[in-house]
Amino acid sequence: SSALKDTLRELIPLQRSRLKDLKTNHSNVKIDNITVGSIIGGMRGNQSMLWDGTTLSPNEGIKFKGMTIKQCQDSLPGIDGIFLPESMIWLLLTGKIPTMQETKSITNLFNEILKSQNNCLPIEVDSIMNNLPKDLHPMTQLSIGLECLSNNSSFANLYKDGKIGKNDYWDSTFDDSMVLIANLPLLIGKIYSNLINNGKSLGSINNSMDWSYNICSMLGMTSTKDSINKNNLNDKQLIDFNNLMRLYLGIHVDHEGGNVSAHTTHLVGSTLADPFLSYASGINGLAGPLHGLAAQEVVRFLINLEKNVNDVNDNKLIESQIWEILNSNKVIPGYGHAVLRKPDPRFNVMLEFVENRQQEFQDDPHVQLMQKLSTLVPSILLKHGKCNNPYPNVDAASGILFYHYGIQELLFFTVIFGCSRSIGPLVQLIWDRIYGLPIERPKSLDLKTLEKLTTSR
Ligand code: NMX
Ligand code: MLT
Repeated sequence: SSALKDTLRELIPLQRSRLKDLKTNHSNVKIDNITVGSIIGGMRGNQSMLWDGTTLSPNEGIKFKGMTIKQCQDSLPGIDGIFLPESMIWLLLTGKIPTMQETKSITNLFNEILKSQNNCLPIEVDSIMNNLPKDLHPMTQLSIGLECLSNNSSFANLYKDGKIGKNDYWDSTFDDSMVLIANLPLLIGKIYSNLINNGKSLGSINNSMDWSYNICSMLGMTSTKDSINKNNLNDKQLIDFNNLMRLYLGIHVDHEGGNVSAHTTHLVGSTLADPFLSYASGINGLAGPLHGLAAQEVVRFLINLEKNVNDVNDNKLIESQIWEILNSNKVIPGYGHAVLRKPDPRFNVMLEFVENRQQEFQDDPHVQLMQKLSTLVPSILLKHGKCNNPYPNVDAASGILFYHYGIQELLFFTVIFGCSRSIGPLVQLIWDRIYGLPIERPKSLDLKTLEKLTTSR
């Protein structure tokens, strides 16, 4: 058992009884009207999922258990003023702000899991990852790696052997989820070394360090002897990169339940697929260019733009390049959102990271273009008149910051996103099983029926 699991266990009776009350006494209360527009429009706006960790407001953006990013920065334990993703796990799972000691207990839990594996991926997973084509899409590699990890799923094994009943499903789902998150530094390191180092390791796990540090270490990007790559960065830059990673991993964890990666994990999980298979499905959704892959598209866009624009202050030329994209019926990556109607606060936090390090970024034309675009694109998109939200989203800045520090394999950015996003959907999966939610199965209608329903009303 762990401090986190013990705390969670105490919360279960009350939460279960709250759900039972809703189910028994309020099941017929109407919450929303489903329109034809939402059925043929990607279910936009339908209020139809239970999701406890985060909520999303169109104007204020993400809240983690009711707390803004700023409030999280002010109250969650961290390093150098940046909260640790481990503290976010505690917050999302229990609704309580952890102490530093509680936060460290999660770091320790991950390190205990890694130690029990000799700081290596399970042998069959390692062997499969070693034999993948080295240029296989990194998100495909991540998905395969996660699926292979399911070989050791406690939940799947206990279920298969008939050793658990419904009330206990959450317990091994918790264990599997922690194993999955703990293994991500190893998996991400393997994928990156496949991409740039012919599969040879770029760093090692340090069992006394936090999860984000170990992710950086496995990318070869720490100032210590744990890493060998370092991209010719000095110690300050490497420490900054570690902090960027902590920040990035902390704020990408969740975005309420309806985004594709979260919703997919929840949907597949509702079949009682194990957490590895469930989250691998979410990862496949994150790999789409309208979702997490947009981070890569943004960097590609910035690199091309920089080639055509000599002067970052040449607004006219930049604007004409943006119009060219729009006129060829393509989207401007990193802009727009299905729910948000203001700049994404996660984007603002990334921007602040840059603004607090003027010296570091002042000579980087890509970062400057990224900043410039955030002032030019919204009014152009408004003039274009199509999209409901012209502002920068979460992907508008992050990739180019990784690029700045030498992580320049564009396809890889979404893998880092996939590390962070594991947290919100897996926390919810544990709660789904605490609540005993049923298999998800909405009703579909054919076009003819939709037409009939519209004429009869
Ligand atoms: N550039 C150009 N056109 C856009 C953009 C954009 N950035 N965003 C939306 N539109 C268009 C959209 O394609 C649609 O056109 P049509 O009517 O021809 O189908 C129209 O505006 C209305 O779309 P919205 O209702 O504003 O957006 P929707 O909710 O359908 O989609 C996104 C949301 C995020 C998929 C969309 O804004 C987009 O494609 N953005 C660019 C890709 C991107 O940055 N995705 C990352 C999202 C964050 N993440 O990590 O998941
Ligand atoms: C996310 O973080 O998942 C994106 O902002 C997309 C979304 O919320 O739909």
